[in-house]
Amino acid sequence: MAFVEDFTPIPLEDTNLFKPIRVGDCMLRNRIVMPPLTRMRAHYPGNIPNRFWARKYYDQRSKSPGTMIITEGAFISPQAGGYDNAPGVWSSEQMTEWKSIFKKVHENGSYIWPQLWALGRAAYPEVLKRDGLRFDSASDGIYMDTEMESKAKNCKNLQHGLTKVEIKQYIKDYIHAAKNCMSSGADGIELHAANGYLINQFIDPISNKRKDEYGGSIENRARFILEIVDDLVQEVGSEHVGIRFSPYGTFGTMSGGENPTIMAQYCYIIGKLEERAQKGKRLAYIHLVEPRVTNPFLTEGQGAYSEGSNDFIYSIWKGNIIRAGNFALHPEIVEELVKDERTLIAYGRYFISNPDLVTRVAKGLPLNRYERDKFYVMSEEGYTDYPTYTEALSLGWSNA
Ligand code: FMN
Repeated sequence: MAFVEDFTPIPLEDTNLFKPIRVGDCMLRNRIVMPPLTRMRAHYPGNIPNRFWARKYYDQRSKSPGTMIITEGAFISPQAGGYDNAPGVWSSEQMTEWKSIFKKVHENGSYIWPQLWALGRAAYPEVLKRDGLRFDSASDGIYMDTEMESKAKNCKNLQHGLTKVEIKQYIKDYIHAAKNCMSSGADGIELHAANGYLINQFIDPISNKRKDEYGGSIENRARFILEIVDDLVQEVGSEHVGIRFSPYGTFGTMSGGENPTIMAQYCYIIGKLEERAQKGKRLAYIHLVEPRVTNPFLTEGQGAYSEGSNDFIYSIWKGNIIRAGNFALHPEIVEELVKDERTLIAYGRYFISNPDLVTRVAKGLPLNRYERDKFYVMSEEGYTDYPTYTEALSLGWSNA
């Protein structure tokens, strides 16, 4: 391990990034957010958060009091899953582990919001088949790619467009999951509507070819997400719900900025969220993956989409906005973005490798490099063993 080379940090402690802000019921002391980061260390069977390491991992990253942590994506039900080592939030066994994680983060004076996740066509069809589950999406047979198509065909679990009854069941599962999180001590929940997963598959015409009221037009493609939001708000309160979008994302074979109707689609959805907000049901925040990162599996800078920006959302949505996408190495951009009163910045990959990221951003300290090959492996290595800055210096790392 080593520090990132060719990076000139800027201390940001005197900028708005370190000005307190309210998000839902949480009084944050800084505007740095740890975004959802799947790490594939949960136990199989049962999708249980890792009993040995997960609490330590979140503890390390929440040490700076008043920091907002969004958890890795957590499945709302077995049917929403399809990865054996990602955690869930539907069972009491899972919630026992989550409770102890939430408690630890709160002991540090920080806040934690689980991200509610349903994979849809990004799941492994053979894993679902093994467990007697469907391979769901918005539409029949519109596969993410040819590899998924052949996997689905080989295991005879063809991609299935949800029936209306099944859509209602998913909504119930979101509610059940959100209530589980809230009653276990979470500060709120984030709906994962980004990065090509199930909700995004309904939003995007590339994957939604439905002919009923859930497809075929901008209004119809927005229906699933708005129904989920309305029921969630009813059950847990708008201040406890945030939502994540990736308007320019191409990950999961989504359209991205090349399709001009996508921007109109997001204007419509966000307009509907603002309409609800003005009637007293303002969500805690909207979380945006920036066009700076259209696919987080590429290296920083690669795959950036330069023909558009998320700035239009500020003209529609008047609440808090979290922005994510290659900001850790660009403090000069962060300095500009946080000049308003409602922008928070999420740092993904460098929160993996820098447990004390908040302090480093404040002081303008060097950053630990991350090890991509350890993002998703069942090991404590690459998970809880990244040193703080002080530890790195005592290990002899040089920041020359
Ligand atoms: N985004 C999600 O919405 N949910 C996830 O569970 C999730 N898992 C991720 C896991 C890894 C290992 C990485 C690298 C990214 C993941 N993302 C996920 C995307 C990040 O939250 C973030 O948007 C992206 O990495 C861009 O921010 P960055 O440039 O600061 O890393």
